[in-house]
Amino acid sequence: MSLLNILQYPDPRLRTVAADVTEFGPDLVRFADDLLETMYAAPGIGLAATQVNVHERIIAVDVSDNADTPHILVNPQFTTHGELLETEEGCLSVPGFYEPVTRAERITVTAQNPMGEALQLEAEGLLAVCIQHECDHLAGKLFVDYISNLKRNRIRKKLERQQKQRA
Ligand code: QAP
Ligand code: CO
Repeated sequence: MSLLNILQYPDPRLRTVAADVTEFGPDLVRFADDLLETMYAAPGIGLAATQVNVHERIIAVDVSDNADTPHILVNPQFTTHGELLETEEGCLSVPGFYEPVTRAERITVTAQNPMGEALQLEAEGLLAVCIQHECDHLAGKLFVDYISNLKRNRIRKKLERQQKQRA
């Protein structure tokens, strides 16, 4: 297993729209394990392939307290239900910043596992929010796209300054 490098906002590669996965099997199982390991090491509750510069539709999520309930979703699709829920969201690609985002409280997800088997998942609360956030990454979208231009520009400038200092 290996840790993958996580792209940071405003890296333009985070705007790439991911392609559907068509090749399943051991290589994809290995990549999914690396994605999950990278997420746990961060530590985070969700990570999309886009964030590690792999532009295929794969996400990892685990919102459990003990980090023992991983979900790997390949080619995820969801329908929304129920009420809206406002959650303070963060993102491993936008480190140090958290802002409230409103999303559906319940979703029904269909996806495949890394071996290509179909799966369905009913999710609510933080799990539902996290899956929606990660699916946004696969479409090149970030949670900062939902906040004011003023706040987003402040975050962008702070992260750009940090990244230049490190370089
Ligand atoms: C997405 O995000 C999410 O700023 C997953 O310094 C987050 O795992 C969906 C993290 C919250 C819903 C609610 C962020 C770690 C982790 C940071 C994450 C940081 C260190 C974010
Ligand atoms: Co994110």
